[in-house]
Amino acid sequence: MNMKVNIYFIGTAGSGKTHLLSAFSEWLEFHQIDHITVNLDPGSEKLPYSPNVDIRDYFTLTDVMLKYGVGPNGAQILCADLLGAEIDDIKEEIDYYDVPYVLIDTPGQMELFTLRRSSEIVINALGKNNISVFLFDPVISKTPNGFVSITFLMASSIFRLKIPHIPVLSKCDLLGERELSKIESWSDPEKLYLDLGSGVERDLFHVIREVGLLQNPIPVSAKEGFGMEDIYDKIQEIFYGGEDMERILY
Ligand SMILES: Nc1nc2c(ncn2[C@@H]2O[C@H](COP(=O)(O)OP(=O)(O)OP(=O)(O)O)[C@@H](O)[C@H]2O)c(=O)[nH]1
Ligand SMILES: [Mg+2]
Repeated sequence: MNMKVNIYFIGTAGSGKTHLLSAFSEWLEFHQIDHITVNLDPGSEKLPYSPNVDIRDYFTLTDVMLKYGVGPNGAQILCADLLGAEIDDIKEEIDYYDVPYVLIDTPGQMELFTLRRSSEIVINALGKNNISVFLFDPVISKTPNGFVSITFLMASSIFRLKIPHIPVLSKCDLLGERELSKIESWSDPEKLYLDLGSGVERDLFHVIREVGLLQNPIPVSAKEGFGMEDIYDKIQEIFYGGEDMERILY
């Protein structure tokens, strides 16, 4: 059996998780790299890829709303917990495929996955080689304040899931050249510091810099298909670069 790497696509609602997974899957397909796709979002309707394993075969958001008489938000929370309960069967389905990469689409609102205990259950159940591709929404990330806020969200995801995170700047085709180079310039902490307002923003900046969380997200576009090779290379570097996995979190 191959070593299996589980790749979780995580990010705020609408940040582009599903389309990025789909574009990455197409890139792997093109390069004849074996993989499967897994949809863990019971609320998803039309997907741009055909998942090999699909949570919606077990339950959907609508089923749960009708069965328990709850609204969409209550149902999302129930779904997150139900996911933990179904994980053994889902794992059995995934294990049927002997592939090196498992691409996993996570529910729309990231807190449903990252902040609930079921995510720990899922991650522990599915294997020991796990990584997150963490999406920075371009609209939020183009202001220094938004960029730092998303970095904090990523920190919370790292803190909860304790797996390596690869930050990516999604939907880059929507950014102008100047906007993109501005965001890229923030890989130099001094530049980000100068662009931030005063007071609490700068205090928080010191926190993320000290912890080493300030990184340049990889620019990607699912629509135009760029950045896929960079994601793949980063995964290779993390899993096969001889680093001590216990120590790499971001
Ligand atoms: N221009 C552009 N639009 C994109 C790209 N990726 C996704 N989108 C659009 O952004 C919207 C959200 O994309 P999704 O892939 O569904 O995002 P998501 O994070 O899975 O969304 P939820 O699961 O609903 O939270 C859709 O309308 C996509 O067509 C991209 O690379 N470029
Ligand atoms: Mg989605």
